[in-house]
Amino acid sequence: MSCAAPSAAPTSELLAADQKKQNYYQSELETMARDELEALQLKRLKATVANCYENIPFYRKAFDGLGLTPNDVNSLDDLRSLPFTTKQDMRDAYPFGLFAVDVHDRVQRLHASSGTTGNATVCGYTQNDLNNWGDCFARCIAQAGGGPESILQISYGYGLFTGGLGAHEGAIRMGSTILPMSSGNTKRQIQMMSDFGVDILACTPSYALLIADTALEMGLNPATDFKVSGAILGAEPCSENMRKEIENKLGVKVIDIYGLSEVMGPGVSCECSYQDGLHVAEDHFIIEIIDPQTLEPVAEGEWGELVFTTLTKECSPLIRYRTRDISRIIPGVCSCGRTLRRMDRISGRTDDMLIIRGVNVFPSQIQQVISSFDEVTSYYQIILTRRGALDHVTLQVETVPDFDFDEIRKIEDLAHRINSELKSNLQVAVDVKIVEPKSIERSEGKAKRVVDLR
Ligand code: DLL
Repeated sequence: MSCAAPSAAPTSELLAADQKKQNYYQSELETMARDELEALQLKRLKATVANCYENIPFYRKAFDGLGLTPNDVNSLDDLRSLPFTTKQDMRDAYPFGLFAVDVHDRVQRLHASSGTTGNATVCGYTQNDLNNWGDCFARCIAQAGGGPESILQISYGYGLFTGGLGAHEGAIRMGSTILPMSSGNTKRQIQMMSDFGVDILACTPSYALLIADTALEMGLNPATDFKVSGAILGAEPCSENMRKEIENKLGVKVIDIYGLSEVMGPGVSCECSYQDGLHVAEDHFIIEIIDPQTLEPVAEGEWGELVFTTLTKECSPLIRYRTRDISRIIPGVCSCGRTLRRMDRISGRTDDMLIIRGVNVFPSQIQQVISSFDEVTSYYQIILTRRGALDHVTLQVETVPDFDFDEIRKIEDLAHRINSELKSNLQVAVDVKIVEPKSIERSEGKAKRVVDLR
């Protein structure tokens, strides 16, 4: 006979305990019923459109050109009739042309993207914008298993790049203890991570791997000897195998965080502990997936270009910003209880697509293939050169330290196997060059995976 007590209505303590288990930071917003969330989105969309129309001449002109006014936005579907915004539009508006607020007035901070060509894209943040950004990142800290009691090591670069200060803002909102390391000085990073009992690490995946490898070289074992348990890694693609490698070497759960400076910075979306897609902060952004050629929305669950409309930004609101990143919306609901929809991990960018003898390939697909080989590390570089009229692609991959590099036959065999795997998976032929451990440059920020010498 069962002697279990009859189940009582959940008390507020029980609810609080459940929230903690699920790692919510703003449970009401994160688990809001879809119809309520969509009503909130519509209200905020209308306010954003009015803000853009009234305060940003670029948008007024674009709306006038289409014969639209803010009064034409009466449902979320009406978003589809609104104009897109591109990176070029932002560059053309350099520096403050897309600000809805006077830069001398309520703007607290400026960030700019690190574009290699043309003007930088500049975004401004009011205090409310910074608070909202902090809240979005604080959700990610919770999703990584952190909280107010955590010590957060921020090893994203501080500065115009949004990684460092975005994470910083999140830790302030959460009330965590901040260790503002920025990137670089890796041995010191490791020393402090160990001495201070850091439990959450935030940096790029390539830097996390460098931290792990350096710690192992120093004779330390972060997986068993450090307190670090969660890592919030993003700003660049990371294959599943690279994620596993970082998780094993550091003894952490890695959650993927996405964002871009134009739209806000890190925290636009982030994985929860289920690691099955990134929950989009839909109370702050509307996500759309479009076909980059036709600009029409793709069918539910299909891959396409990510487009975001901001819903709460005061200084730099954006309508239908084309990110060039490729993802999809994962159908269905997540077991974590959040109702915020999930986007899949970024599979590539429409503009870093390589066309190798007519075949479209993304560097992330190449990364995926090589990461299935135990003999090579996660460090690789794709080098593009021109041979006559044709593009030539050399893929440099680095062997693991215990690979016998003196045996030519083994090297040739490995190159051949990687080559065939790339051919059968991606239908591309590239020159595979096996290089010695540590010969590919290490990165403390985003890794440079493609070197274009054409
Ligand atoms: O990378 C913001 C960020 C900082 C995100 C820290 C996450 C963590 P940008 O320098 O403007 O901003 O670069 C944005 O980086 O359009 C993607 O192509 C790429 N990216 C960002 N996060 C991811 C990710 C920051 N999780 C560009 N996976 C984006 C793959 C990512 N690519």
